[in-house]
Amino acid sequence: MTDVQSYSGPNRVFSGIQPTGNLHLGNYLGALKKFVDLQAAGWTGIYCVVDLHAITQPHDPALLPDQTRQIAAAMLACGLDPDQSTVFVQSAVPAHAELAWIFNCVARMGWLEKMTQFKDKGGENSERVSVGLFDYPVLQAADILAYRATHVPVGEDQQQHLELSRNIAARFNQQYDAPGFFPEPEALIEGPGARIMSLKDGSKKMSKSDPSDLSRINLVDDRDTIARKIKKAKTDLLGDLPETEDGLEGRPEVENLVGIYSAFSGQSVEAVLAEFGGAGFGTFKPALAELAISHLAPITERMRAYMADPAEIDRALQKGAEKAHAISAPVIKEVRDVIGFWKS
Ligand code: AQP
Repeated sequence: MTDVQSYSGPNRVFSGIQPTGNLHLGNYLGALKKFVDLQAAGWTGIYCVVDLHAITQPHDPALLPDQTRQIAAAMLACGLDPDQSTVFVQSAVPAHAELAWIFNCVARMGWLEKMTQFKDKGGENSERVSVGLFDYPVLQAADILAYRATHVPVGEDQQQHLELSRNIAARFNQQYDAPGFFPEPEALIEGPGARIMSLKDGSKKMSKSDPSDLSRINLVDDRDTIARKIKKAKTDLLGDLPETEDGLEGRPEVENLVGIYSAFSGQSVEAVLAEFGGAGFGTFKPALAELAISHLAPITERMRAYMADPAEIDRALQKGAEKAHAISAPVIKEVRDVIGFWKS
């Protein structure tokens, strides 16, 4: 058996966000808010702006640096503390690309062909999209396992990719006869923000790439814009808010708005309906807008302050990259030994 230490380290969280446009409420409730809650609970967290992922689709090189800083600004503005957590840019740490190549030789084509996000994003054009887009979940596995992260806070849309990371970890351990070398990372998905839907279509997730800006609340939206988008959010013709969760059945847009209220207030959906059941949207929507603004406006303000001081963001990212490299480089060294790569 290969002489490696079985993983017995502490629980460690990794997650990433792509610099591909405006962050929205789904990214906040599904990911950023969880990062900050985990930090407050004392978890060791490694949070990355995943620019290698961003180039899997067409991008503008002139915009990428600022888009990268914007995600970092959001992470810091939401409350990630660069002394407590590691906040950095993926391409600044070589372990991600190196381990991704190695995992390309561990993952199986059949596993990747099952990925629904590739099918959605590649669509009918899948012959013409980049190999990188197909390979995206392998890079994601490398992101996580370069730090031997054990837990990954993400929205529900990432569940299938996380399962693939687990399969890659297990397969690597088995292929190289190195039991426990990589942990099989677990997704942290549960919670009311796990799947925030479009404000215009309750069957589609809120997304950066939706052509309608009214479909999402962006973290850079001002108060009036947030209030206007919630006022214009689609509901249905089935009347007032129901008094129990059963009454949300078949009402996806209403369920989404109630879910957003629940995620912000920390109340259960039952409790929200106990308060607003029987009320009309003329009452509920302004209450939701006020609640959303009270949470998001201070974050937006702090984000703007960071964006006005890019040198401050760059300092945090530089420090984060050094910390990330210090954790991942020894893991890569062990991986090279396990594989049998030449060393001087
Ligand atoms: N609607 C959502 N509800 C809950 N969580 C969500 N996330 C994204 N959308 C929702 C979570 O946000 C994190 C970062 O996502 P990302 O930027 O890496 O990529 P994404 O999932 O591709 O984001 P978008 O908005 O959906 O971008 P496009 O439109 O380009 O596809 C992840 O944890 C994700 O789960």
